[in-house]
Order: sequence, then C-alpha cells, then structure tokens
Amino acid sequence: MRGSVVGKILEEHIVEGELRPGKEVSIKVDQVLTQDATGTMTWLQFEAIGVPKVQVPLVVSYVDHNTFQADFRNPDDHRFLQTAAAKYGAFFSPPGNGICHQVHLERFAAPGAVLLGSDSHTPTAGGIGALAIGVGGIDAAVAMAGMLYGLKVPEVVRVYLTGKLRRPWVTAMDVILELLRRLTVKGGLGKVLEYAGPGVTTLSVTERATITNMGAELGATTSVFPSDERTKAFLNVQGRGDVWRPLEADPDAQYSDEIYIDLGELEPLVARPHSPDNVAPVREVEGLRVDQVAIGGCTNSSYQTMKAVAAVLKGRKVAPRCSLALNPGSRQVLAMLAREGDLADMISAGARLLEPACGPCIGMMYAPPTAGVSLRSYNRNFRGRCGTPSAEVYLASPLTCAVSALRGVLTDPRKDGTPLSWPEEPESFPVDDGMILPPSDDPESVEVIRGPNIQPVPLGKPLEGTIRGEVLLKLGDDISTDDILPASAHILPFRSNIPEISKFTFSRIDPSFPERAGKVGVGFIVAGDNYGQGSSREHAAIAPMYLGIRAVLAKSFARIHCSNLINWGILPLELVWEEDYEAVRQGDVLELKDVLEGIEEGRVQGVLADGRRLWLRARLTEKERELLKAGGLLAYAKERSA
Ligand code: MIC
Ligand code: SF4
Repeated sequence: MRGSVVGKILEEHIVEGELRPGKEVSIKVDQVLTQDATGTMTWLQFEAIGVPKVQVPLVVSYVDHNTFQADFRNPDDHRFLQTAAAKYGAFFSPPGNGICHQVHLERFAAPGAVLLGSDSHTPTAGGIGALAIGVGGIDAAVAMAGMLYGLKVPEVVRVYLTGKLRRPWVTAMDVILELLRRLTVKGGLGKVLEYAGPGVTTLSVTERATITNMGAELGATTSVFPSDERTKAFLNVQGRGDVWRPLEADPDAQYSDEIYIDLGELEPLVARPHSPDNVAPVREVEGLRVDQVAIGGCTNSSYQTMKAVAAVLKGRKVAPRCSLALNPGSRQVLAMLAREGDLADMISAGARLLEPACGPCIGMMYAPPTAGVSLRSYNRNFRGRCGTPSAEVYLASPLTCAVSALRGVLTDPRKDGTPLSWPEEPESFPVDDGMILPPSDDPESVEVIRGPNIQPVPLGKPLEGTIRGEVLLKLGDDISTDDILPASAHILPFRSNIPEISKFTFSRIDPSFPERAGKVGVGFIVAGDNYGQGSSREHAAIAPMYLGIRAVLAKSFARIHCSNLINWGILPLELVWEEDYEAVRQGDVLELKDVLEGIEEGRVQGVLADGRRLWLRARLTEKERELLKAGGLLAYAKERSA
C-alpha cells in the first residue's frame, strides 16, 4: 500500500500500530457524520460515555432517513438530535436539507481527511479523496468522545480506469454495476478500492461519488479516488476551494491486486432481484413491464445526473400505469433544478417529486404494489427492503430508469433516440447553508429534549467461560442487516427504542424468532458466508443481544456487522468446515467451552448435544477480545472515561 492514496492518508493519521494488511492500527479521525436512523442511538451512547463535548474537529448530525413523521416518534427524534448537536458541539442538518452523503460531499468532505459515518454509504466522500468509512453507531460515538479509531488495515486494490464513458447513456452507475458483476457482494471484503488511470480525469467528482457510494455493496472497507484538478474545480464551485489539496498515488505505489476497466467498453447494466451483484446487460432483460421507477437517493442524484434525467423527460410523459418518483440528493440540487427550469420538465412529464431524503430507498414510502416491479437508481435491492416483500426491485442508472419510465418497460436507454448531450459541470452552485445549525455558543443553557419513545441504551454482557444455549436460527449466505432487522415505515420509528424494535428481529424470515429467543434465554445464530452484509445499523446487533444471542457462527462475516457484534458483546465465530455448517440444525443445543482461553488461541470449541465437536475460528484482535470481555464497546468506553 506504500505510495498509494490510501497509504498516504493512513500514514498521516496513524497513531499506533503497523501499516500491514490484517494488522490493527489506531488512527485519528477528522470528521464524523451521523444520520437520524442510527444517530439517536449514537448520540445516546455518546451521552452515556459522559464526555461533555465532541472531541473531533467536525461532527455533523443529519436527519434524512426517518422524515415520514406519521406520529410524534420521528419528530421527537429530530428534536433530540437537534438539541444534542447544539449542546455537544455538532452541526445539525435538518430534514429537508438533503441526504447526509450528498450534503456532506457538497458542504463538508475534504480530500485527505478521515471521515467516519454511522451509515454504510459514508464512502461517498471517497469521490472527493477522503478516506471515508462506514461504522456502527457506537464506533462513531467513541470517536466523537475522542478515542482513536481501531481499523484492521485493509488490502488496497487498484482499479485502473482507461477510456471514457459513452455518455449520456452509459453512466457512473454502470461502472459500479460492472464491478459488482465481476467481484460480487463479497468481493471487496477486507479491501479498499483505489481508483487510478487516465479514465479518472474523465469523471466528475459526483460521478466518482456514485462509484465510491455503491462500493459499499462490494463489502469493501471503502473506495477512494485521487484528488486532482476536477476535485479542485468542484470544491471551488462549492465555495470551499481552501480545503483542496492534491492527492495522488506515487508512480511506484504498491497494491495487492489490480482490476482494469475500459470505460468506453461499458454498456447499460441492471442488477436484478434480490442482490446488487445479480447484474446483467439491460438489453438482456429488456421488455420487462415496470410498475414504478424511482430516481435519486444518495447514489445517483447529483445535479448533473438529475439534469440529464430532466432532459430525457422534457416534453414527454411517464407511461400510463407506470409511476415515477424523484428524490434529489440535496436541497442544493433541488434548488438548482428549480432555478434552471428542469423541475418544470420533470413535473410536466408526470414525475412525483419527493423531498431530498432517503424515502423509498429505505422503504419509508412509495412501496411497490404486490408482486410489483420497481426500477430504481439506488444501491440496494434486498428482498423486502422497498416495503413490499413480494416486489421485485431492479437497480440501474438514472438514464435507464428515466427512459424505462417513459416506456413503462425496462429499456436499454441507447434506444431512446433523444439527441442528448451530457450536462456540463456548473460554474457555480446556489450555496446556501442557511438550514444548517451550528453548535450552540452557550451549550450549558441547552436542554436535550427526549420524547417518550427514546429509551436508554442497553449494555452487553461480559463474555463467560462456558456458553450453553439453543441454535435459534440457521440461515444461508449473504444475510443482510435488512434481513436481521428490517427498515420500513412501521419499524423505523423504533430506532430509539431497543425493547420495541427487538420485536421485529428476523421478522421477515421467522416472525416467531423474538418469542422463541425470549423462551430459551441464551441463543445462537448459524449462517453461511457474508453474514450481516449491507447497512451499518447496529440495531441488527443490539436487538439480538437484547434477545439473548451470545454468539453467531457463520462461514464469514461482513465487516461493519462483525464489528457491531463485537461492539455489543456478541461473539462472532467462523465455521471453518462445511461439514460443521451442515451438521448444525436449528433447535440444536450447543455448548461453547473454555471460551475465554479459546479466544486467546483463536479457536473455540463447540459441542453439540450429540457430542459432535465444531471447529470454530475466533479471528479477533487484542482490542476486540478486550471489548468482548468488557461486554462491548460502550461498557469499555464508560470504564475508560470514568
Ligand atoms: C441503508 O442504506 O441501508 C441505510 C438505511 O442508510 C443504513 C443505515 C440504517 O439502517 O440506518 C446504512 O446504509 O448503513
Ligand atoms: Fe439513504 Fe438509501 Fe443512501 Fe441509505 S442508501 S443513506 S437509505 S439514500
């Protein structure tokens, strides 16, 4: 990694440890972002640690997920977050100002900075040359409290780009879909993707951000682009030219692997249900009837993209029986579209305009009809995430989405025939931070206001020598955190209330899970590869912990969820042998023996009721072992700050 952009940023931030893949290092954090769906927990945890003010140069608390406000719960959370930000020293971006990743890119992200965010798509800021890492809420909270961030040093893979996208019909979304096609949702585990090559300069910062955003779907720790003249130009039009710095890899930089992409060879691609890596050329799936289309979200909603969409829609109509919704990424993008008349073209075409927030992407609204087909320019299409378990969600570029909305069937956008030129990057933006609230000058006088739905954070239990319990659920590969604890409009309002939200644990897979867990007291989950992929929501660890899950046995784990399990005192154990995975059945009684010694040796012994022994690998750093012994990171951080 020496000489790479990632290596350079890490070298500037490392405080303890050795920069070698697999080793743990402690790094300084420059910026933290939180969003509301994970943020209430994060800020409650920050309070529980007991540090009076954030210890990081910049913290921004966004509200963009739970903006539905069907009752008091969402707005109570917003008020809690706003008052907590004012009191503890963070900026506050209220509902309506935009999606955290897009706003952060526009207004706060900086090349060379280390950014942690309590959301898995934090790597969006990698488009500007930041090392931006998605983490669980408690990791964000302890960083805000001033503790260094412990990172397992990833391998750095160079993605070498040549050629030029065949715009307008082939876009940055097709680049990341191509990578998902090649690498799958597990392909980025333990890696950072660093982009390089002559193709880089052909991409604008927001196009780069589309690619780094959806790099999360590869399971990568993060993705990063160099910071160059285009980065400088973007920061200049945002009125933030002063934070620009050049950041490029040395000619002899070292990488663990290399991937080549000729941008000029790419064609429009689509991810079919129910995984972002189930990718095919659009032309192979063409003609599929589409019930609804959604364009925007944090992946594809920059001004240039939305303007191109408006140009496709101009003077035409969305197909009968098809619906089109637009959720631009930020108020800045929306204002720009309004100012330039693009919004009028969109509305005249019959598009439904949603506020700049996550909206349909997290199943907060605009659910498809029963067994409906939804085409979206978003980043995830896990079963049920859209709010309708029987729906089929396809992911494609905003232009594939726009052209398909006009025809009512999935269409290769190259067939559209509109003479369209890709919009130029604007020379200025309507910069307006008027909605963003700075921290209070008089924090003492600020009262943090909590609604009745905001409940205290539970603590994990210290690890015991022997753990005996029942295997409550046996699952396959690629179980996402959306499977473990779904989002959607009726569950999201309980993000600040663990006792309530825990009742929805695995509700789409097995609604009897919480009750069964309650009966047995101590339980285990068994799963295949890539357990816990997707969202960073630590609720997918806290709720199982609250229900008595003490260990998860899986063939492999996704990065953020694995940290979340450890952070909440749940032991992640790897099933080394396929036969062991096959042997365990739901309902089996399992005993983990000599656990405290076992984790030191990296191997824990599991014994099933019939005497069969399981080989379970405990791949834990020294710090992680300490956390588990303390009952998780909150308990550990409380001890340290006391
Ligand atoms: C997502 O895209 O899944 C979310 C909703 O933004 C999550 C965070 C959450 O569950 O609150 C994420 O990506 O981390
Ligand atoms: Fe919001 Fe969707 Fe982006 Fe998650 S992926 S931050 S839900 S827009």
